[in-house]
Amino acid sequence: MNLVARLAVVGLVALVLVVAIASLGGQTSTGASSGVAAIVLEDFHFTPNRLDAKVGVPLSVRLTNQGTEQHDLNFPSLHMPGLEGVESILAPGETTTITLEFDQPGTHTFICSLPGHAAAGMTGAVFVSQ
Ligand SMILES: [Cu+2]
Repeated sequence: MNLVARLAVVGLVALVLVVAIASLGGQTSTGASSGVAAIVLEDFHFTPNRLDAKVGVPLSVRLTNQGTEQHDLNFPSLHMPGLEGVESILAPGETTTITLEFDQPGTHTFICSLPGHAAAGMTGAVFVSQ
């Protein structure tokens, strides 16, 4: 009886440890703020067209143009010191990586600045939190 009770306690401790380790693993592997993202540019949309970022934390974004026309990713209203004018015009099939770093929280919209593309649906936003 006593031995069985002891085994049960040991089993409970082991279970608690497993749960604790599992939750630790979950915390380190969520990757929500890993600082790397990817956007595919097509005719005429961004996939995904929503990104999350944190103020002051550089976010690398890999851009790939899978469309048949040139595209770019352009922030009409920039809050990125030293990155004014960042826009990457990509030819079909081209890939490049840009780094974004925002100094203000909020919703920062981006567009494809080629004529008519934003109106056709090439828009998106980065949600920047503190
Ligand atoms: Cu475009």
